[in-house]
Amino acid sequence: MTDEHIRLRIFAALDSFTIEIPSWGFSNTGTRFGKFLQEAAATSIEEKFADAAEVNRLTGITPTLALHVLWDLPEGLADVPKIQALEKRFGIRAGSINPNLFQEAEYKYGSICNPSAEIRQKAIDHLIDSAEIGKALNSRDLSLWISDGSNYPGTQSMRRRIGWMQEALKQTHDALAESQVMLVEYKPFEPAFYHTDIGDWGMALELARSAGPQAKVLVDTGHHFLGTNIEQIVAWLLHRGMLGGFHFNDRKYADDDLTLGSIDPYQIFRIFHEILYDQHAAGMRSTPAFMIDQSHNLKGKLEAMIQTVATAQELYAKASLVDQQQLSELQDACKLVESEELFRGAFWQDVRPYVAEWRTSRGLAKDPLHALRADGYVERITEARRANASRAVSSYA
Ligand code: RM4
Ligand code: MN
Ligand code: MN
Repeated sequence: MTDEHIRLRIFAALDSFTIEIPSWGFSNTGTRFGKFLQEAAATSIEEKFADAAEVNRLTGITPTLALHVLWDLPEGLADVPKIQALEKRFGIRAGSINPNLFQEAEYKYGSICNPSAEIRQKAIDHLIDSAEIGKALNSRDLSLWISDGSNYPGTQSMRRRIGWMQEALKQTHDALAESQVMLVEYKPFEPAFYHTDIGDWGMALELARSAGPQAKVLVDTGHHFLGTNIEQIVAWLLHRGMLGGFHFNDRKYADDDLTLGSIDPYQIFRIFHEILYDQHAAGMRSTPAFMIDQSHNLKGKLEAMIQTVATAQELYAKASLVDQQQLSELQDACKLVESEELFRGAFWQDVRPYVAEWRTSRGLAKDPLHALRADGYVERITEARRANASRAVSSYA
């Protein structure tokens, strides 16, 4: 590929690449052992919007902010006008709406899978309220992560819980507007350690199917057992038209929520490749939601977010360099080494100069991380927020 050819491909790919950032990535979080509070962490929804606006100003590709209902709209629908005012003030739109069914004391034995009909109803009401918030904010994705599960064999009926969950998801789906999409996330363990009611993509797929046509599966890259072939799951979901979106992050062991590509950048490249293959094969763009779900206990919040956004962009640019047509021909001719070299060749291409050029040509900072440091934003917010830094930790993402 000539230099010009590479540039054209990368520019075309980047022109349509955006990624959603999570409000909880800016607030103080921690491990179950300790919380190391950061003076610059956001402790209010205003501050989260301000931080998101700074990331978008520097990268140009993060126009939306994912919201967690309990943390960001504690008053539910009544908080919508406040969010709308923040959208205007900061030029950032509300992104996916994330109901929260994992924190309140009643949910100790589950939310929509709780044996108590009363508690299940409370959880369903929260899901439906969250759908209403999505409607009011014109947000497409209602993103469900159900933490329900049990810790010891024999203590809960996995079968009855399937039925309760189907019922709850169906009711939530029925409450959606036509423009809304319901995303069903899965996770093998944690907080439950014996069984999780939505433990893998097969369960999520079945549940999405039985809920209705607007339900799709959400893949969080940290929610798999080690060794799982995540890109194959992505390929299957694309094949069935059931891939709703991603929560991107990286991990070494489990749901570590590390910055993207810090451990295994090739993994993310392989996932992007499947998405680009789908676009090539289907002759159209599939539109799974690209979202970040990370939390950083030690790294500065803004720096970590910008690192992830820039890494996602670089890996997407690399994946765009795979010549899909040529690769398909090599694969069908079983030219193993040639196929592999073509694939790996794209991964090993240093795309950073092209990405930097793309940014400059679009009036953005050439190196957003460097620009963040030069700009003094972090120093300013550290100073301004210092007094609040010791406020209670609101989230444990
Ligand atoms: C979960 C899951 C959800 C996220 C919460 C905070 O492990 O990844 O998507 O909202 O954490
Ligand atoms: Mn997630
Ligand atoms: Mn997670």
